[in-house]
Amino acid sequence: MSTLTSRRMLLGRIAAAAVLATALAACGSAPTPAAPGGAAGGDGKLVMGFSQVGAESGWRTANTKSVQESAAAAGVELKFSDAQQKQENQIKAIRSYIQQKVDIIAFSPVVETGWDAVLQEAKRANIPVILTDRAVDSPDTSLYKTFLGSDFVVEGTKAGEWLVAQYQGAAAAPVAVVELQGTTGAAPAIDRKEGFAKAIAANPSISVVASQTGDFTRSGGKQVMEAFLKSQPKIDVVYAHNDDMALGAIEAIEAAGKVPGKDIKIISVDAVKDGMTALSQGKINFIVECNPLLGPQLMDLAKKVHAGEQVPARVLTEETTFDQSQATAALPERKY
Ligand code: GYE
Repeated sequence: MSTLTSRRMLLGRIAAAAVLATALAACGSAPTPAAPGGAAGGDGKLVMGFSQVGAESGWRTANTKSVQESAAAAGVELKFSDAQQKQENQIKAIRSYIQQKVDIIAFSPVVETGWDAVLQEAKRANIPVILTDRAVDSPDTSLYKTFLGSDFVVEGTKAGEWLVAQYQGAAAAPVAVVELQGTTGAAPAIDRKEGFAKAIAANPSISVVASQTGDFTRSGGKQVMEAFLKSQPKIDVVYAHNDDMALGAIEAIEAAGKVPGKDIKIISVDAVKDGMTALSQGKINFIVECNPLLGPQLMDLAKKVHAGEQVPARVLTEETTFDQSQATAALPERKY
């Protein structure tokens, strides 16, 4: 038997086993009628335990609203908790959802690593898990059913490509970039850094001269930018991993007597209303969109997973980019 044939047979067996496992899981997790003592889902509604990262940014606020509104619209009973950007709080919340025997757990992991133990507990309890917005870094992909969210490497790449295009054909004078990173260890911070670095490698005159975390918050962005303005002899560009940090950086730049968007160019990610307003005013130069309105897709996936249907392992969201005039045109319709 050729290697190819045996590999195909193996894959076929795996697929058959997966279908069977899904069917069995579906039997095991069908909504249970109200048990004496009030088990979750007693009224027949699908019960979702959702552990949110926190309320660190405009993006996060819009994401929370989307999840809550979509749950209500889809008839899903949502148990929601805010982890205030702390992994230990998310682990506690997930454990409590397991104890409450919810039908499904969804969460947006604040950092990528350190989830295996608690996700194994969920698996042993037969409670499916959906990752939303941020990924986990684990070799065991059986710990979750699907991952819904953006491709953060692509976002970083778009930011870097825009910058490269700005200096195309210009004299090879050095371009000094300072980077405001998201939360250390978070998927969007790791991936946005990586995508940007790869893209700017196309022009050796552009380099990141300083890079530090601002924790995805406005105050973090402001503080780090103040320090950069003191320590760096020349800053041409700020690359902020989200709008909130860019808005904090604008405050620091203005306080230092410089003009954001002119003396120092600013690129960020998210495209929330406040960021788009600053872009429209010329204080930010370019924003890569990251869509926070994941609620409807999340509820849809949750229902499918609960019904034992196959769902794709990765569900990507569609996103665009904005320059100043595009931001001005898009602002009146902007929902978040
Ligand atoms: O870009 C940032 C938020 O995980 C995509 O988290 C999300 C990021 C978003 O704090 O504003």
